[in-house]
Order: sequence, then structure tokens, then C-alpha cells
Amino acid sequence: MSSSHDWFTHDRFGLFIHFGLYSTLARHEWVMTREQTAPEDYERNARFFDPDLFDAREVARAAKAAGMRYAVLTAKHHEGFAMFDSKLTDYTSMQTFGRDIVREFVDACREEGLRVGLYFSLIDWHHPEFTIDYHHPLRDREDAVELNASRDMVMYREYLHGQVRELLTNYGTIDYLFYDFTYDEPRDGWEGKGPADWDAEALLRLTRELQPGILVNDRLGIPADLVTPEQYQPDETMTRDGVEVTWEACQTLNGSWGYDRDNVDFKTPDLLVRMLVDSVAKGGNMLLNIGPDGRGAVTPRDLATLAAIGDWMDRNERSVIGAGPAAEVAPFGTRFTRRGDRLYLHLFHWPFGHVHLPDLAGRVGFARFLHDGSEIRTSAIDPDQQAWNTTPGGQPAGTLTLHLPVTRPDV
Ligand code: FHN
Repeated sequence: MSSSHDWFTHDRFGLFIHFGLYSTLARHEWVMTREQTAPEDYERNARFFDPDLFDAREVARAAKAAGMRYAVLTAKHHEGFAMFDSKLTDYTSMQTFGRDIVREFVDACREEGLRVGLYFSLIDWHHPEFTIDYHHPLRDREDAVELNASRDMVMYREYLHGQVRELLTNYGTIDYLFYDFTYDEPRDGWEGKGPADWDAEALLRLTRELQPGILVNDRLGIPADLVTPEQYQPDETMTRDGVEVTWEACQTLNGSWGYDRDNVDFKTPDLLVRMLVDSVAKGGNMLLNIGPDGRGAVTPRDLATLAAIGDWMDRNERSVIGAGPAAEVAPFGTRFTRRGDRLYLHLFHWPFGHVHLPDLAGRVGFARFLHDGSEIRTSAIDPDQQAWNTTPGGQPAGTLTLHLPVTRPDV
């Protein structure tokens, strides 16, 4: 990864925001294809879209308080509705309710000191010349493949590249472009479509020409700056051809990217903190998503979850921000992260008995966990002594994190 991207592997933790016309339907961002709504019917929802409660500053402040360092907003998702002032279509937030949501977002991020990321969909179910892929409302049409063959992808490619040019020209420095997504293999109705049709190589060149320092993900369908596991935690540090790669796991708060009123699959702050720690321990980042509702409000539950993560970060952020994998092998049920000369032992559950740290013998003492779980002490001495002696109730959500010096203190 180029040095201009060092910020990314330092910052480790970002906010993903899925916000679009789909938010008004409160049923998931794929609602258009899940309900097989034809574009001319789906676009009528825009008449009701007026997110009076969307406050980009509130979102940016919540991200910052959660310990996040960057944020990525869906500028345009697969539905094709642009949340920015595109001159290439009137299917935009500006034309619909007079607001340039991307502009509000980038301004708010900068005011709060967050790096700016934009998500941009390669798929566009609204554009008349886009391939009818197997998720398209016409997918059950026998002639879908023939229709695809008749598609003029040149017109679509020019539209796609044109909107990328608008986003990377009109909104100042963009730190991260999250393209999304392509299929690796031809699918029914998708034959021969994909990177070759939207000319992924040319799009990557255009991206870097317009924003030379920008970070680009791997979802153009060609290699770029980072790998993006979709909603899973890799088993270990990620490599490509034996070389460690920069990676970022994107995760939902509740099983849905876009606001879904029926969703009940909520992850707890403890689990989310462990996922963040797990990512950093394996050399990666975590991009955690919220989905504002149709009026643009972030749900109280999502805000509360971000705030609980922030409680843990207030005390432990140096064990993840600016941190990375450790050479030491962590005992089962724990993770090590390392930052400079300091090692962080993250206990993913309250242990019973001793946690033996053979890799640290002679460098720090061992952590002794009284059987009744009443207290933890460790023999090493460190200015952060108070961070070690804690009780189950005393530890905010997430992990029990011991801040251990990796060399014996001069005592
Ligand atoms: O289809 C999208 C999905 O809606 C969501 O935006 C995720 C986020 O990583 N990306 C695609 C599925 O991988």
C-alpha cells in the first residue's frame, strides 16, 4: 500500500452509511429487486422522499464519539438514485428534495476531522442501458439474455464514468472510494457483462487521475489498494500470492445495510468491539454500518450502540487505533494487538483460572484471575496500573483489555 494510504491502516475503524431512496421503503437496500419492482414504478417513491431528519453533523459526531476515524456514504446504490447533484440525470436528491446529501456529508466529516469515503455502485437498475442482471426486476423474462445482448453498454459506461468524474471533481478531496460490485463469473442474464463492460481499468485510471491519493477497494473486479471481506472476519492476516494485504471487513449493525424496519438481528456492543479487535489483531480494519430511515433519522438503538462502543474506545482506543497484529501467540479466547512497545491482551470472555502467556515469560508477569472473577491483577508494573485491576462490572462493553509493556519495567 502506498504511503499516502498509511492513514487507513492507522485509523482502523470507520462508519459505513447506507442511505438512499430505498430507505423510504424500510425493507433493505435491495427492495427494488426483492419485490421485482420495475424502474418506472420504483422511481415513483422519490415523490415521498424528503429526509428532513437527516443531519450529517449528528452522524459525523456519533462516528467520532464511537472512536471512528473515517466514514463512507452511499453516493449511489444499485437503485440508481444519486444522493448528489449529478447533471447526468434528474434522478437525484437535489432534483427530488433540493439537497445535495453528499455535499452535506463531506462538509460534516471534515468539520469533525473524519476522513471522507464515498460508496458508488457499478450496478444501476434504473439506467435504461444497464445490463439486466439476474437480480433485475425483469429477471424472469425469458428474453432477458437477448435483451442484455441488445444493451448498448457504451452509453452506460459513459454515464458511469461521468458520475465518477462528478463525485471526484466537485466535492474536494475524497480519501476512499468504495466501488460495489461485480460478479467474478458470468451469471444468467449477466453473460459477458461486468468489468469488461464498464471498463474497470479505465475507471480505475480515471479515479486516480482525478484524486491521486485516493484509496480504492477491490470491487471494480480488478486489484486495487485493499481487499474487502463482505460481512465476515478472516481467519488470519490476509494475503494475496503470499504477500500480506491491506483489508477491511464491512459489517452491518443488524443484518441489513439499508434501514429495515423488521430487522431484529442486532449485534451487541460487546460483539462489535470484539470484531474490531479481531480485525486489528489480524492486520485489518472494520467498517461498521448504519442505515438511516426514510426521514434520514439514525435509530436510537444504532446511536446507543455506537455510544457504547465509544465508551470502550475512550479507555482502550490505543489498543486498536495505530495498532496492529502482534508476533506473540494469543491464548485461546484472547487476542493480542500491538502498538509500538506495548502489547494489548484482549480477553473475549471472562477467564477462570490463570491465563498463561508463555510468549511473554520474563517480559511481563502473568495475569491472575481470581476464580470468583472478582478481580484481576497482574504482576507487571506499568503507569496504567489502574487499567489492569478491574472487575467484570468495571469494564465497558467489549473486551477486557490489559495494557501490557512488552519489556520488563525498570523496577
Ligand atoms: O449489494 C451490495 C449490498 O447492498 C451492500 O451495499 C454491500 C456492502 O458491502 N455490498 C453489496 C453486497 O456485497
